[in-house]
Amino acid sequence: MGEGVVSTCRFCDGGCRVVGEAGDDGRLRVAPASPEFPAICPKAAAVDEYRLHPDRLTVPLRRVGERGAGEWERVSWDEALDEIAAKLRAVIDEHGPEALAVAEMPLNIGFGGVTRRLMNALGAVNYTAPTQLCMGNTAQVHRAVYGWFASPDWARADCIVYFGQDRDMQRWPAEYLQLKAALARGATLIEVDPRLTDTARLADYHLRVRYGTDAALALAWINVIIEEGLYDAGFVAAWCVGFDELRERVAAWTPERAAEVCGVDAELIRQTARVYANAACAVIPWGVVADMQVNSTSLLQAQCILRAICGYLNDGENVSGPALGGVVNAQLAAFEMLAPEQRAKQLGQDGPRAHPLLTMCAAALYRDATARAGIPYEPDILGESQACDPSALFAAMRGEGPYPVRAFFAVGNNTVMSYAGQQGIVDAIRAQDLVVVFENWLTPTAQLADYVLPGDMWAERDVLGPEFDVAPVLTASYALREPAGECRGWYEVAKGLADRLGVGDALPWADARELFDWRLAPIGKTFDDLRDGRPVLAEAPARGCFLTPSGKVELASSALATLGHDPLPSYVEPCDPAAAAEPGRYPYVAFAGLRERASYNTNFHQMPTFRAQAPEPLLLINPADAAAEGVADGAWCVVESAYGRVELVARLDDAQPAGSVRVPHGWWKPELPGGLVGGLSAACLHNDGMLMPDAEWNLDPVQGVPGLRGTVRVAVRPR
Ligand SMILES: Nc1nc2c(c(=O)[nH]1)N[C@H]1C(S)=C(S)[C@@H](COP(=O)(O)OP(=O)(O)OC[C@H]3O[C@@H](n4cnc5c(=O)[nH]c(N)nc54)[C@H](O)[C@@H]3O)O[C@H]1N2
Ligand SMILES: Nc1nc2c(c(=O)[nH]1)N[C@H]1C(S)=C(S)[C@@H](COP(=O)(O)OP(=O)(O)OC[C@H]3O[C@@H](n4cnc5c(=O)[nH]c(N)nc54)[C@H](O)[C@@H]3O)O[C@H]1N2
Ligand code: SF4
Ligand SMILES: [Mo]
Repeated sequence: MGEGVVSTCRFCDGGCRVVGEAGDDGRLRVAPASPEFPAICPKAAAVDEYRLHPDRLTVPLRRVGERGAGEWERVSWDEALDEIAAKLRAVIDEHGPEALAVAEMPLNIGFGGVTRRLMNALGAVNYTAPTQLCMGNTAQVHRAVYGWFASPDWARADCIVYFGQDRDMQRWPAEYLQLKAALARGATLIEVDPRLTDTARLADYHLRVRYGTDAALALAWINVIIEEGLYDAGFVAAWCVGFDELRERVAAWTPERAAEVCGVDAELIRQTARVYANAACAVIPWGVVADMQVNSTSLLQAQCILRAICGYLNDGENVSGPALGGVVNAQLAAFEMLAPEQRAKQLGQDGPRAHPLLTMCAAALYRDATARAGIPYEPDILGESQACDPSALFAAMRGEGPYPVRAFFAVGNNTVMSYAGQQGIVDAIRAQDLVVVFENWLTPTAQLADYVLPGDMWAERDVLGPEFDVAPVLTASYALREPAGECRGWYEVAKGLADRLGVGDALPWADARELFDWRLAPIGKTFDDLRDGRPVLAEAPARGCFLTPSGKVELASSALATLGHDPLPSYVEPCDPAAAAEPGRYPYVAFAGLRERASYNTNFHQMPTFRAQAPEPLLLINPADAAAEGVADGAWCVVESAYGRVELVARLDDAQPAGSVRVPHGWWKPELPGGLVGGLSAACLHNDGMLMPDAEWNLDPVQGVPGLRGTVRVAVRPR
């Protein structure tokens, strides 16, 4: 089975298209399916090391003893689903459907929309996706400014601006190859990164800004472009609103002021602004660093403004729009099933932890514009624009109000490790009446579950992708092997629950294939018609149709103003209040990230081949700082913020600016004892979320994304 069949690798979110091949001894191998998707990354080559790993979950488990005690018994699927449905029904009957919370990564399960459809049928609104910290929040700012997401046209780009992206053949090779091709054509690379990364070494201009100050730089670029008349006056006059207010706002952001804030040369700021504005086709590709700052909204808004005023919109950076034709994920989700009074209950729309931009109240602001464009459903770009606010959710789960949340599902999501304020998430999960985790491994989050359900992995499932509605295109991926053991696909599980909860009508399709055929019926295709591997383009609204409330590019955003926020970008100095109160105690600004070649977010640490390459979690520290702290290369050290501590191995690194350190994201040790006594297999000893709180001062006020890149300060000492 699977030889010559096209699938999509999901060992990372690169989503390379691959084709199954017969390996030795019947083992599965995959090869690249098309030149744009290189799939030559070692992770894809290890498909069977993952699939057949002895520690992989292959049977449903039920907790015995206390939650988090680490003791399990095997149960049948029917028993597990019967018991879960009965317990969930009891929670909903007592507290209402808003007492159910789901954290889900659609890419990790191969479905968008299915979980939302089940939740919408139940009236449940508290859904969170990690895309809220990764591209989804970019999408919502794009939506506020353009009405939809802008994607760079790499084939034409002659100037690339990267805010902290570091790419290579093991970290998003597809984009890395696009970058290399652009540079080979003579494109200019402007890299904004405090570190001297490998990507920065390829750059024509490297702006080593202070961590967390990117928004100030972007405001100064806009200042130069307006002051020097480098903008596209025709495009601005025809398509933009808010230019005069913008001009006024950025007047104070001279290169000299930004130079002081960012710690880079004013002339370099001027020069790079000119290079960007004078290019034929400049692009600012999405990068996660802009998504995890306290100034995230402003930075993303400033990036959007740069594209628009320089005339690159739909001329290098293309705004498509929600797809029409074929049933896309948001359409499948059927948000229209939700009663207004249930929508109003979604957490994070109002009250003390309100961060409305990713919630339903913001999504509602585009309803008229999408209706005008003839879109017959409520769009959702990356499964996040109808989401609840994570910090508000975890607080409600801990019993801090405004109402009880008592049942929690993690679906292809390692929730404990994938947000800020890790200890608070552990407490939130422990306080639940029911915890269900759908996983490949007994992760730190699964270790806190009542039921752990074994999921299939990408090579074992059919997928009608993409799992998000960013671009109007449909692709099919086909299973290369049967699921291991008793592993199941998410649709089967969701349907099993829907049937038992009395909402089976919402998921009437017998299996995933039937669902996919139903989704493709409007374009006259079946799932099997897509076997040639070629994507099918869906219709999209005409270019130049901006789905904002005004129908124009909103340089000053009416959506932000309606939500009670500043319609224009600004800059606020990131500040860790406890560190500021004790000057000198926490000398280093910390950023989480610089993705690891040998793992993917929190996954892959159990894979022997990859673990051998990266056996321990590394702190990157400038050699002068290490000397000052008495920390030797390769020695264990304690890294402490005012909010928590982790232990990491020091790696002395000249590329890391003095006064800053890098802490890794996603480290746990699957080989160590689990459960609460084991600190969740050392997740509580190593992960970045232990250091970085989800306190209000560390959240972007509009979107609630945490400042994981350059707000929190730490002290470092030998262990
Ligand atoms: N503290 C902190 N939080 C962060 C970040 C950070 O840097 N620091 N980064 C953010 C970013 S950029 C992202 S993209 C998100 C990522 O968030 P996630 O995508 O949720 O994180 P992963 O660790 O990739 O995957 C979560 C879980 O999915 C499981 N999984 C993988 N494949 C499958 C599958 O096929 N089936 C099933 N059932 N499960 C599967 C893995 O075992 C893993 O435990 O996290 C965000 N959160
Ligand atoms: N092998 C592998 N590949 C991956 C992943 C993985 O885990 N493993 N994860 C994938 C995912 S989900 C994502 S989102 C991407 C993320 O990948 P990238 O977009 O490359 O982001 P990071 O790795 O978090 O950070 C890279 C750089 O950001 C800089 N940086 C940190 N803070 C700031 C700041 O405030 N301003 C600026 N300008 N720069 C800053 C750091 O110095 C670092 O050099 O990688 C993807 N690719
Ligand atoms: S980069 Fe590697 S792990 Fe990521 S999707 Fe492509 S082949 Fe898979
Ligand atoms: Mo990400």
